[in-house]
Amino acid sequence: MAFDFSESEQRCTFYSQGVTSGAGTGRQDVQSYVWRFPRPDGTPPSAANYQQVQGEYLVVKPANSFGDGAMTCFRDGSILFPPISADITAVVAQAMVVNGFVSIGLDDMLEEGVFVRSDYVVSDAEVPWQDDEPNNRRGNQHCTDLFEGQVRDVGCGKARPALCLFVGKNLAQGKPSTLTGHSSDSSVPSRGNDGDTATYLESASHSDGVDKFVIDLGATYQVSSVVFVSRPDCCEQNNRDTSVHVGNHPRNFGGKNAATCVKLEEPFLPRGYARLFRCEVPVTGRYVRVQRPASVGMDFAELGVFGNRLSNSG
Ligand SMILES: [Ca+2]
Ligand SMILES: [Ca+2]
Repeated sequence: MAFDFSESEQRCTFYSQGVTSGAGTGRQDVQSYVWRFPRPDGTPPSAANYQQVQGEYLVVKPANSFGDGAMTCFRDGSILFPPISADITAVVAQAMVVNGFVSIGLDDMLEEGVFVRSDYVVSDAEVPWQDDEPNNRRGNQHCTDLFEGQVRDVGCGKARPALCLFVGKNLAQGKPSTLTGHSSDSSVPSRGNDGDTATYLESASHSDGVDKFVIDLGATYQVSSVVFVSRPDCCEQNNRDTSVHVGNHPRNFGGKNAATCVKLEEPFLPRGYARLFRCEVPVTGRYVRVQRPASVGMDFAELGVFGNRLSNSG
């Protein structure tokens, strides 16, 4: 599924498991090629009546708040719609938001004035802000909505329907998972991938060492993105210093057994929210591992995994 071509070594390496040594290593003499699927496996739940707009599946769902909207989307395999460009946002607004307003995937909850999309891209001038927005009115507007085709910063607590963008089938949900490195017996690994945003993976032992949460996807997949869901009650400051690896061995993620999907050093998730993180390059394997220093500890509600089943690899 992946190739490295090295001119200096006069070598071509084929990785049947899709792990590329060149990708992401910064080595300029290695050129890596990874097959990219057009979209992750899965179709939206049929009962949810998603509509296709420019090849993407979208739906508006009732929600109690911005965070609740993100959780509601997550349960379908979706994220709050990220305003990728002014053009796309205009088309989506016309198709999906006939009356009123909807929450979209853009917030400045982590740092005032720095708007980050639900796919963890810092937004730029592409956001079609309404005149005089964002204005952070009363110093308390850290979420956004789409109203009459334009974007406003708004309070996060108000009940507002959510505009969900389907990502794919959550490959992690309900699969066997383990948590090691922690000293707390009370932590139940399955709570981190049971699909329930009200149950939490907890390993707040604050000891030395490394906490490792591993999900067995049960087959080999090319993983293209993950979604982290944070707890609504606490601990968002612990969502940092986190790396996600994908590999072919349940415990050994060293060497060529595994590759990095993402490394997230700075705090990456506010309280009670769901955000998508794309792998730097798509990475292949059966096991997904979240690693974090035990001094920080695991404290999140869900890890969702998205990608494509590889039918002919073992
Ligand atoms: Ca704000
Ligand atoms: Ca859970």
